[in-house]
Amino acid sequence: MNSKQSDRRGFLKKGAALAGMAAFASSKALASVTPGLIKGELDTKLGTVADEPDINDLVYGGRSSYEKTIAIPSIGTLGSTGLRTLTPLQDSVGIITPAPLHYLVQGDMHIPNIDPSKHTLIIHGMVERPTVFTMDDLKRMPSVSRVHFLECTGNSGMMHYKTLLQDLKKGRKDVSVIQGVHGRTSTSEWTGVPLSVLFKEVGLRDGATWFVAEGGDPNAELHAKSIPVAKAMDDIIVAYAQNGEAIRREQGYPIRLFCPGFQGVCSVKHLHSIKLVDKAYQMQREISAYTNLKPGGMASRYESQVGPKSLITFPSDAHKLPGSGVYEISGIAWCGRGKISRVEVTLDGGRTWTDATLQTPVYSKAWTRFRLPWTWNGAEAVMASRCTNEFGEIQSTMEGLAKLWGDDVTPHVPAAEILRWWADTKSSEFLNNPIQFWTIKTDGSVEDATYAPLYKLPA
Ligand SMILES: Nc1nc2c(c(=O)[nH]1)N[C@H]1C(S)=C(S)[C@@H](COP(=O)(O)O)O[C@H]1N2
Ligand SMILES: [Mo]
Repeated sequence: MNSKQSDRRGFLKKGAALAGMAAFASSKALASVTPGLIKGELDTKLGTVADEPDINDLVYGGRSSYEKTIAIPSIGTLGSTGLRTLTPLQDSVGIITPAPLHYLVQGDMHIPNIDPSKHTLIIHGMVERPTVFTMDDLKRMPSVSRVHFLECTGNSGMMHYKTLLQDLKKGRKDVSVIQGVHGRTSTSEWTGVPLSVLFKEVGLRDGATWFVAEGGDPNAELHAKSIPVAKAMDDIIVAYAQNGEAIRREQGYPIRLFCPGFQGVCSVKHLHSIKLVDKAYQMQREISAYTNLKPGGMASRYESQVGPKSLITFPSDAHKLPGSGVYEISGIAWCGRGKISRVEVTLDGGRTWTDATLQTPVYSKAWTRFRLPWTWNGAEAVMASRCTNEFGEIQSTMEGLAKLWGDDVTPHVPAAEILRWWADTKSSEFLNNPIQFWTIKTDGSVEDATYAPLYKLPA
């Protein structure tokens, strides 16, 4: 059967009931401006001040030439296949990451340039009406816009600290712990169609409890991911926009799956196919990678949700304080489950904690900005933040995490051994949300005090 035709009819019939949508479907792209023409008209006004932007710079604006922050490429040797860039958390303000500074994790060396007029999403498998949706179809359906973080599973792992040390040894100057170890997270406003709406459209058959999402990039099978249907019914979005414009090519243009609060690998970019199935399909991304191997050879899998996590972004090890006096400590807190309800800051290495102010509104599964005024007396200080979510779950220290992971495997593995394992193993460890301590030195420089004590590069 030609599912595309028959199902399109079903879709349009239902679609007609959704008031007002047809009007949007027929609207054409805005006529593009002819820069030369307008420039001619504006010539007398533009160009009277040195460094004037050209009209071509204005029709899709750029930042001031004085602003230099970038999402640095990660070039380390561990996990070196694919393309990676890291969000400059040390320069972040508020909660939104500008799209050009969003981190990038692309599992191979290709970022497809997909023509949206040719791109389709097929939903098939255990469904009543297998359906092919065009981009136009998707944009006619009810959409939502939500602010959510995305975070790579391996973010903040010891493996990235090892990479950073190797990069420094090779003479690299632009890397820091705040960006190099923690920079695989960003927050955007994502707009798209709830996957639950699409599932209602195609009708799930009894027993369809998982789905396998696949991208339209060259090595799509590499990025396929099994995800529970229950998560789709809760909050997954088929997103076509990011921060008020079309999703960036590197973020998955023209559509990506967006799984709020779940490890980044679940949010399949260039989404092309969703197959409803009755079990997890044990794809490459959930068997040979993105699992947590433990000492003794046991691995845990499908631990998708990001735990409560926070970081002081200013001051951090990319900064040097010019001298004692008044500062505002600022950072981000997020959690894969619900909202952040509290962030505390210590200035004495964890002995005492003070509540920071949370920027409102606080969104669920999104970065939450916290701030605390601070007068530095010039003495060495060890500061850190720790957050609590609305369910009372508290961010832990590295040692606490190790204990948790150790208790997760049978037989029990002591925390000290897990810490040694993290430092020694060549395998990756995932879902790290340790409290990050920074030491403010008397000269104003800032040093990491969480990873450094656990690992030294072999000479
Ligand atoms: N098609 C496709 N989807 C993908 C990936 C990929 O390489 N290809 N990488 C995954 C991983 S591991 C992460 S962390 C996020 C990264 O999304 P971003 O590059 O938009 O930050 O996308 C996920 N989805
Ligand atoms: Mo990732």
